[in-house]
Amino acid sequence: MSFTLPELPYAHDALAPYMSRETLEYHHDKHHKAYVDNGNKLLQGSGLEGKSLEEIVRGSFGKNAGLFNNAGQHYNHLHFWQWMKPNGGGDKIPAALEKKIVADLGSVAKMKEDFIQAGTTQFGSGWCWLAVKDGKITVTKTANGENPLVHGGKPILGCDVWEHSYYIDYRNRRPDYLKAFVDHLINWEHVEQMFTAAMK
Ligand code: MN3
Repeated sequence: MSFTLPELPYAHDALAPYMSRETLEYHHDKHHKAYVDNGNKLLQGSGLEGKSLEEIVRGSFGKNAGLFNNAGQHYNHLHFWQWMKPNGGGDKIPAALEKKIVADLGSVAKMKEDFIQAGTTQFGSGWCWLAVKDGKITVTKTANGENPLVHGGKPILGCDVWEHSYYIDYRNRRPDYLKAFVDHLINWEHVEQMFTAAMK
């Protein structure tokens, strides 16, 4: 396979004021594009050509740092655009997913609090996650381009806490960005799709 930059599933200004057109122009059109372009160059001769993206992410982890960083970030951003939508967030969580969140994490409010805390305490660049691991939903965080796929889990929701994701709109206020993501941007239907697939 080769990596391809997807179109955003909404207009660049559709997530304003919580994520601006300018942020999405840089983040999607430039940052994600760079991961795609660099990943395609590094895939050549890696021995992983022809594998799926998930297999490339797992197969390069700990072995081919350059390819892993770009393939991991390509995977993370492919889903990040879909994990958001205009008028998202809040408590409108599909029933089966909500039930599992309550069973594994205590309550929806606790899940949100733990997710924001994970993103806030990730030192430097990285991501915070909801992932399915051993049949349970967990809250985790990872550095740089890593994701739960390389730690035995399956990501169902992730938030990018690299500065390029929030500095234009929030400057240094990462917790405010995370709260806006949770309250106004999450596309719970996409989370539910990944949850259902992860539980199979
Ligand atoms: Mn990013």
